Amino acid sequence: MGKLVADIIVETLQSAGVKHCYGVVGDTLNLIARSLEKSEIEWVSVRHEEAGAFAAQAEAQVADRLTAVAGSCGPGSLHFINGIYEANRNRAPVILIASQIIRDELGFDFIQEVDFKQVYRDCSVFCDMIHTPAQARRKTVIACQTALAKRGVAVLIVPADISASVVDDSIPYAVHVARPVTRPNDADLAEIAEILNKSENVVLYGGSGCQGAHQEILAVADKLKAPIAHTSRAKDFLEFDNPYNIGMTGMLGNEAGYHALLDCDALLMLGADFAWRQFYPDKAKIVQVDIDPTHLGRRHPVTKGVVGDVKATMASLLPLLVERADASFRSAYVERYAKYRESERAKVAAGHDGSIPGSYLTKVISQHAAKDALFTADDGTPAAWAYRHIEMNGQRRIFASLLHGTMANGMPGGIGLQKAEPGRQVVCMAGDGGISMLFGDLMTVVAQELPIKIAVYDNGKLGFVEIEQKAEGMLDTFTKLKNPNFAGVARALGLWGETVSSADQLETAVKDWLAQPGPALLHVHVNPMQLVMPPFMQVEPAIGMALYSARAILHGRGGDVWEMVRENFL
Ligand SMILES: Cc1ncc(C[n+]2csc(CCOP(=O)(O)OP(=O)(O)O)c2C)c(N)n1
Ligand SMILES: [Mg+2]
Repeated sequence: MGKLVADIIVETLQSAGVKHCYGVVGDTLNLIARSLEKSEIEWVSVRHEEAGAFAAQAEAQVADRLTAVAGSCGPGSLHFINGIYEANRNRAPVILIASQIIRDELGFDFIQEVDFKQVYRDCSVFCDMIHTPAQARRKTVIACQTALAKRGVAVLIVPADISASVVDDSIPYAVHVARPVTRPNDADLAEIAEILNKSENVVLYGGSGCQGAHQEILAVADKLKAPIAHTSRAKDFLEFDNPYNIGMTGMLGNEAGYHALLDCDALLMLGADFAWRQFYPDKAKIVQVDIDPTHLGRRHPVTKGVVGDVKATMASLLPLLVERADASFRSAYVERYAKYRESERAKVAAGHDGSIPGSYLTKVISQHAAKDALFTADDGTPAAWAYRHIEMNGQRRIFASLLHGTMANGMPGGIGLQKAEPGRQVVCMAGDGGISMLFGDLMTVVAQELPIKIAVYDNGKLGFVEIEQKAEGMLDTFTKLKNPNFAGVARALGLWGETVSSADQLETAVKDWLAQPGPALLHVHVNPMQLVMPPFMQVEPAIGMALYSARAILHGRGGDVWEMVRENFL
């Protein structure tokens, strides 16, 4: 029996588990839009396609299901690009239906013609066109299956004349999703056990691959008397209920995590693909466990690299490990971490003259947010504060752009989280730069009646970049932002909006904001001089700051230097 290709595509998406499709409609997408309207998939109209892609990838991650975006030909489907990079890097199963001009015109520079295959090849696990109506179901199936199996973005290019075709659809191609349990073979496990058993001081270093493996990892750490450090992406999975936790290394980390990695004799890396090579130990033996074989030893040479799920691999390794008695190495680092936390806790407070440091705002949000809140944080200082000051408990999650490092991911990501989890509190930590980049999609928040809570960290600048510039000894260049009253703008758009500028009003304002039944934006004037301090003071940034200070004073801006020193060092 003949069937419309647009219907075949939508039916296949639905059978692959898609619940929402984010996008903006347009001519070449119209037939697919009509099929979507008849289906159980909910269409979510966004104002900018990039916001739709950010939302879809957040939904795909939190719900662990395929999520769709769809656009018109040319600029419509092009606009998704940055969010598609974000999705693919986050291993989020997303499918982009990129509608295309009709096949007869392809290759002649027709109006709105864009070669999506070229554009999306580098940020997808699947990127192909439906060439004939007859292959519509088979190609949609393989696109969905690849996104789910390889965990990333599938881009399906659909010319308008193909969606409009009617075709015989009797062959039952269907999406198969396999979830095998993978672990290294016995010989490899024995080799790993030997390395670890023979090493004196072992550190575990967990990445995002540790999701769901809390118990097994703690059992290994218990037997080896090893402290556990983690990447920022693993904070959700390893920080809670973990007496061996020593936090993160890297620029957002702390000195305990940082030094433990450099001082250990053996490092057991679990589902961690941490990119910064200078934070890896040079002398220690490194054992790396990762589900992706291409990750083994790609950042730093390793002694032994194996492929496996962290949970299954740790469960198989545990019986081969020799129980240790001496926990002094671990205790030393656990204590160092506790001291760091204590001193941080004391430092994270209202600023001089009642100003509000971003770190303090984050601490107050963490204290008052729901136990199972979902947080998003914009790239820039909001992400840095989120990873340092949001307390995790095994139920909360943080979504930030840690691999792609894009601005403006926060609020649109919140849209996807709230669509996926309507009953949970969603809190978006936005920069003043970040929120304004995709500002229009505050209207989507209102139109969709999503009760997300947005805090705008208004420091009047592209703060993180300014810190980088200062560390290089530069004066701030092109970083200033002339902002509106974000609360007033929010109210004009239909959200609840309030501004807070002094620390003594912050707690009440945060409680009020979080208690709102609908979408709410809290505009906070945060201290513009606060720095994000690394876990150590390297020589270069210290010299950079000194140079910046000298230059600023020479330019008659000694007041700025004094304020920076007072807010960060005194
Ligand atoms: C799309 C994009 N453009 C530029 C950058 C470079 N960048 C990184 S952080 C940042 C500043 C962000 O400013 P804001 O959102 O106000 O946050 P702040 O650091 O001031 O808290 C910029 C420009 C980026 N990461 N992504
Ligand atoms: Mg800013």
